[in-house]
Order: sequence, then C-alpha cells, then structure tokens
Amino acid sequence: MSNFVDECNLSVRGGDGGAGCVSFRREAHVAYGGPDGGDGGNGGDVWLVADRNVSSLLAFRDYPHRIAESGTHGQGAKRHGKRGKDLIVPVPEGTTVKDHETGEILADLVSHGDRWLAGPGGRGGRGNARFLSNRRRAPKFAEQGEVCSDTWYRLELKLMADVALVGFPSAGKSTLISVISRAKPKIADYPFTTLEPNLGVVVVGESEFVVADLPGLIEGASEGAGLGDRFLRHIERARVLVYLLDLSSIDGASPAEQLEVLHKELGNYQPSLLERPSIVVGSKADVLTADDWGRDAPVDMVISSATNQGIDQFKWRLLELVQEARAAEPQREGFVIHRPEAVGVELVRDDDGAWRIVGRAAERAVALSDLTDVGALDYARNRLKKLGVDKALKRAGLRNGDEVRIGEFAFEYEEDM
Ligand SMILES: Nc1nc2c(ncn2[C@@H]2O[C@H](COP(=O)(O)OP(=O)(O)OP(=O)(O)O)[C@@H](O)[C@H]2O)c(=O)[nH]1
Ligand SMILES: [Mg+2]
Repeated sequence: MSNFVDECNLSVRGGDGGAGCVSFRREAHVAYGGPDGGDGGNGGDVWLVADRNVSSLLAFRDYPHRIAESGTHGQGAKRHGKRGKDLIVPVPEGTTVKDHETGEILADLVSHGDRWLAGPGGRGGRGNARFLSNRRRAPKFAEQGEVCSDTWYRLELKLMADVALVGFPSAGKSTLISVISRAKPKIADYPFTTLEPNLGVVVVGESEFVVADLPGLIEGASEGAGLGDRFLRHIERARVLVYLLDLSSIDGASPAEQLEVLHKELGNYQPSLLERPSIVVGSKADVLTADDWGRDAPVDMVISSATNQGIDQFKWRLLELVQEARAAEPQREGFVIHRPEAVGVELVRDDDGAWRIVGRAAERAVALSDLTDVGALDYARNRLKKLGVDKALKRAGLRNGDEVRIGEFAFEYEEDM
C-alpha cells in the first residue's frame, strides 16, 4: 500500500540551558571570598524514537510542538543547576524525517528502538567560579544558558495495514471501517462499491493500529473473477486478517459458504495467508444473528455497524491480535542518518549591510551575564580570537570602526582586536 502516505509537520525544541551564577564565598574571617557561582544545568534533548505500538502520525496533527525541559540555573556555593529531562517522542516504525525546507532526508527510523536526536538541549552556562584565573581573581560575570529555538521537520510514513478486512461484496467492510476509524469510504448496497483499498487508523485506549478495507472477494477471484487478485497483494502485508461474513444474506451464500470461498481464494493466491492470525466476524447482526443460522455460522463474534453491537469488543480483540503479531516479529533492519552539526565561524551580512558572525561557538562566547564588566569583555575577546574570528574579519576586509554583530551583541571592529 505504498501509495498511502501519512504526513505531518513537527516542531521540536530542546530545553534551554540554565544560566551560570555569579556568587562569592562568604566566610566569617575572609573579607573577599573566592567566586563560587555554580553552572546552569543543560537543557533536555528531544529524541524521536521508533515505537512499534504507534501506527500513525495522528498524534502530531493537532499538537505539533514538542519541547524538552529546561535546565535550572546555577546557585551559590558551587551548586550546579539540574539537567532538564529528555523528551522521548514515539513515532511509528518506518517514519522518515525530512528537512522542512529542502525536503532532504535527515533520518529513517525503521525499526523499534531506532532513535534520532531531533532537538539537542541548550548548554548550561558556566558559573563565575569557572572564570577564575591569575589575571581575573574576582570574575563578576557568568555565562548565560544557551537558548533553543523551534526546528520544523516534515515526517512521512508509508502506512502499512495491521489488519485487512476480507469478505464478500456488500458484507459491510466499508461500513465497518467507517465506524471504527475516521475513514470515509463510499458505502452502497451494490457489489464492488469499493475499488481501491481504504486505510483507517483505529484508536483503542492508548494504542492504535491501521485497518485496510479491501474490495469484495468472490469465488474465482484468484483466477481473475470480479476484481480479480490485483488487490490481494495488499492482504499479504497485513498482520491480522478479519473474515467478515454477511449474516443477513438469507438467500445468498450462508456464512459457512462465504468462509469456505474466502479461505479457498486466499489459499489459491498464497497458501501461507491461511496461517495468518485471523478472526471470523459475523456482520449485520441487527438483521439476522448467528443463532438464526444455527450451527452453520462459524463465527468468533458478531457485530452490527448499524447499532454498534459488539464493535467495542471487536476493536479490543483486534488490538490484542495486532500486538501479539507485532511482538512476534523479528526486528527490521534499521539505519539512521545523522545530520551534520554546523560548526565553526561564518561571516554573513545583515539586511542593512552590517557584518554578522554566526556559529554556535562564537555566539556562546558573548553570551555572558554582564558584558559591561571589563573582565567579561576581556574573556569574550579572547574566546573570539581563539575561534579565529579576528582573522575571518580581516580576510573579509573590514576596516576600523565597522560594526560587527554576534547574537544580540554589537561592537566596532578594531584592527588588533
Ligand atoms: N442493517 C445493516 N446494514 C449494513 C450493516 N453494515 C453495512 N450494511 C449495509 O450493507 C450494504 C453494503 O455495505 P458496504 O459497507 O458498502 O459493503 P462492502 O463490504 O464494503 O461492499 P464492497 O465494497 O462492494 O465489497 C450497505 O447498504 C450498508 O448500508 C449493518 O451492520 N447492518
Ligand atoms: Mg466496500
């Protein structure tokens, strides 16, 4: 069913890093205690994790935002902030993660447990205790926590049916899927109303699975009768089969005859289909019940899509069968592509022509709590120099007095910075 694609947008944001703290030791007999501000905690990461108990991307339709917990701020006496909790976002097996703008594939989460870091948490800021040096005995600044922003992704999933509804034309397959899912297939009282499979996501409690409503099957289908066998391949990949027998067709084929024909056609197409986990269900119980058929109705349960009779039990029973089948499956081969992290220092022009330095490390270097502090400015300059910022500026041909920006911060270029 490769043409049934479920897709959605997802926005993730790692938790912000906590701020480092500026604090000095207070002791009874020491006039100036040393710096003892603790570090902020790192923000939590957002991970996408393939989970075989999730069947669709439905959960992201209405709530597309996922944000991990922030780290807490550092405190005095070198108490570090707490790390934010990671956020695990379960996605169905087979989910492809794409860059929202370019469509480039970033990760393929194929089998249960495959994980991908979608939103790294922000680094916690260092407390002033970390900025103590021979030249700087009393640092009055600390690092701010790294702030994270939203990243949008595109998620795509090739829907695979967990359950296939198999039955005679007009047995009530399309009506049933319309009652247990949000699928809205065409329903009518003539045979072969359904010409292409319809997929629907069934939600039961906290779990979900995908059901395929297939065109009706008749005697000789495996040799081309009716719509033939071209859609039988859709049954091949389903984990569980539902044989839906029309209890109301008093002058048509009896339930037992229907089941016999269905078994025969599936077996002709592929014998192993007969070993698939399955359940036999009598439909339209509001018209006639299995009892009306006496011993002749070989059904596990009866339902009515018209009155909802037995529908709840049917869904829970299906969930049970699907979960058993999923658990028995071998792991599929998985591969995960890791997105390369942007590193280094880059020079770009803002709209007004001013130069801007971008790059995580450079932005970190000026993310200090108090840039009016001489020591802080000194520190920032040194860090930028080490990162090669001054060389980059020189190469770009900047002249003394040109404005340069990093993050929220702006300064004037000086030759010997
Ligand atoms: N009384 C009653 N009628 C039903 C019930 N379920 C379906 N029907 C009717 O049975 C007819 C056929 O229903 P469909 O759901 O289109 O049957 P189908 O199995 O999808 O048929 P094909 O697509 O042709 O294979 C329609 O007229 C439905 O209204 C039911 O539970 N009770
Ligand atoms: Mg139908």
